[in-house]
Amino acid sequence: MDPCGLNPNVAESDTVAMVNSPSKPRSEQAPAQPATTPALLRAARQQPGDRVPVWFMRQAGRSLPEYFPVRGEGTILDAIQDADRATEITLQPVRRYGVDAAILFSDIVTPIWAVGFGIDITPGVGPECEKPFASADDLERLRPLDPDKDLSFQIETVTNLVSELPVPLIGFAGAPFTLAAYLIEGKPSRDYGKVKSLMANDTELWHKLCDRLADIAIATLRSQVDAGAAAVQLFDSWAGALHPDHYRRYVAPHSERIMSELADLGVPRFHFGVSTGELLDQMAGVGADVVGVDWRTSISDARMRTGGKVALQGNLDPALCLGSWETVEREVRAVLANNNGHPGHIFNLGHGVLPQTNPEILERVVALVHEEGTASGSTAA
Ligand code: 1CP
Repeated sequence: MDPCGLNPNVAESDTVAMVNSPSKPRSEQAPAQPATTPALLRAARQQPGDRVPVWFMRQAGRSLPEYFPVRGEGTILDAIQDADRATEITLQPVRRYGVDAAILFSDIVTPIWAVGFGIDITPGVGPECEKPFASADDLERLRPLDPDKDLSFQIETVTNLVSELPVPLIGFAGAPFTLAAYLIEGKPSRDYGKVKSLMANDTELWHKLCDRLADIAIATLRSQVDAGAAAVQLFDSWAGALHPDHYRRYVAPHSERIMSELADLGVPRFHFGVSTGELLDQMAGVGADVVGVDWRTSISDARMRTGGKVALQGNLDPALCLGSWETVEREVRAVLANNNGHPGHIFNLGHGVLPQTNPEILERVVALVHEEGTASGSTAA
């Protein structure tokens, strides 16, 4: 079964179908016993495999010419709500690049929008709230999420995808700090002044807000896995703005609860933030199986900082992908050499694909990682 006409071998496609079986909720299924575990899932468990898996954060969307005709005129939230369009957009990079994972086409603010908080995604800007979160009264605007009703379109997208994909599907949600940053600042921020101020000055309200956001993340991720997602990534993209003590006090307990309430699902839990070099040990400690590393920290340093407890994902600087292939090739090889054949490595960029990226460069990155990643001894124990 290889309905996309993609290459990964047939056994692997079958395996993913088994891993992703949508017939019953994941929480009611016995753990899958696939004949061949997909490269992504092996690496996530730090098991040796026949190649280094590779996918790209933000691999769908603006850097692909085929995205625009499918996305159409409306906003990104319109495209996300249309299961057929969201399915097609998720599949596009898998077809083009031959990556080892798909990531659901959605956004971290989709569930917040779905509970009616009053948030939108402005083209060219990002998430914006007309009335930002400012007081305890605003907690009422974050009612509990009922995924079957509120995110039925997303569940339909996941269900469509798992029957078509030859590789694992990664579901995702935003972590409380990063979501709270959009809700409190009301838009993308540089200094997080309002968020940090609320956190430090009204700590009780901060924790109440994070409790609600954690509940929403748990319900979102559980619904994606129940519909067949084979892994989940909790994005705490902006947590790197925090002092490690503040991360420990104000953020880690909430991310820890999310990870522990997903543990029974048996899927690998990925966790990622930008500029989190000083937080990597704590991010590994909240219960993640895989920690994403941006380009500012080498994979070998990240492995030391996390004590080998987790698999690592990263970390080519996405800006370098705007340059010549010769440079990109050198840098891809440098990341692989730095990992030195350790089985717990998932190749990715250090953050999302930049919109100006030439897709041909990413296509060559995937081919090179597959070729080199095998040669460099990823099968070594
Ligand atoms: O591969 C994919 O593109 C998957 C879909 C995806 C994902 C995983 C989108 C679609 N958004 C996200 C997650 C997301 N959204 C994150 C976490 C990942 C990361 O750090 O990059 C964050 C922080 C957001 C918030 C967001 N949504 C921003 C960033 C704004 C800021 O603060 O700088 C933006 C620009 C959006 C809009 C958006 N979401 C997705 C796309 C393709 C776009 C671009 C707008 C569009 O095409 O209309």
